[in-house]
Amino acid sequence: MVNKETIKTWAEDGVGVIQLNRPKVLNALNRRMVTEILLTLEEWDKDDSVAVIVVTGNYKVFAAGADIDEMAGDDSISLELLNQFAEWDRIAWVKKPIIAAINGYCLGGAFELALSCDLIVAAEDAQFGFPEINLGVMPGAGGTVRLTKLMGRAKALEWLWTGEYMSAKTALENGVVNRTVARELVFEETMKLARKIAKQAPLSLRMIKESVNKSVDHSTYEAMQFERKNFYMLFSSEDQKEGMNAFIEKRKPNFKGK
Ligand code: DAK
Repeated sequence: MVNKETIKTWAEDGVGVIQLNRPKVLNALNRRMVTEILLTLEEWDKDDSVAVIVVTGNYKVFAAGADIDEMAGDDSISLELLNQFAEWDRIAWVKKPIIAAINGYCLGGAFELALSCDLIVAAEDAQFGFPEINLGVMPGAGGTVRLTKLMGRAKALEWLWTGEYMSAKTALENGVVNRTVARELVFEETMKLARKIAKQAPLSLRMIKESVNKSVDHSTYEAMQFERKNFYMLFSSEDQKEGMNAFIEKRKPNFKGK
């Protein structure tokens, strides 16, 4: 693991926390930060002591998008050779649940990062948006794709074309975020949700994530075949025996992720 210069990380109660930490530039995501986030996600994905991962900003913002100073000098070939989008793709391969806790601005690449997470808890005054159009570019790390899948074509186009900021209320109404809470409670409420999920059977969590993701891009038939195989697979686990025996014996299950 590289030294963490742009994020802070810690783990408690089975929840790993990644806090974006470039406050002087509103947590603008530079390349180093994206790499540090990805490497931490991948490290925790293999770490039995972490069941759920939370990505959060600081008290003021989640992040104001990719680092414009760093991007300004790029050209098509430098971007192609750098191939950093491949790193963003790997966020979607993380098997454990990832929850984004959003306050303040969540713009551009930061909105794409949040949309790459599985659940989003937002402050009532959080602001989401894709202001890339104001810079003469467009989202490139899934923004046009993921927003369209959530809101539908016409609504997504309006937000992407105008570059206006979307309120947390609108994001909630359109299924972009899971819940909104008072600003001062965002982290606490996210951790509550994360701790609750972290107590669930680990193998079930990952198989459910895989199956739900499959349903997004495949036909109902294909996704259901995949779901069924995952369902069958869980019957090879010790946790399935433990969960069902615990029910029969009227006690709490002790899941081990095996
Ligand atoms: N990049 C660099 N610095 C930023 C920044 C950013 N995105 N956002 C803010 N800052 C800096 C400001 O320059 C300022 O620095 P100083 O002047 O103090 O040195 C400091 O943070 C505080 O910002 P402001 O003074 O502007 O704060 P305000 O409260 O007045 O305004 C704001 C807040 C969020 C409205 C404003 O800062 C703003 O408009 N920021 C830019 C928002 C934006 O356009 N973001 C989208 C960037 S495009 C990629 C993957 C994804 C992407 C790209 C590539 N690859 C995989 C290769 C994504 C692209 C984007 O996100």
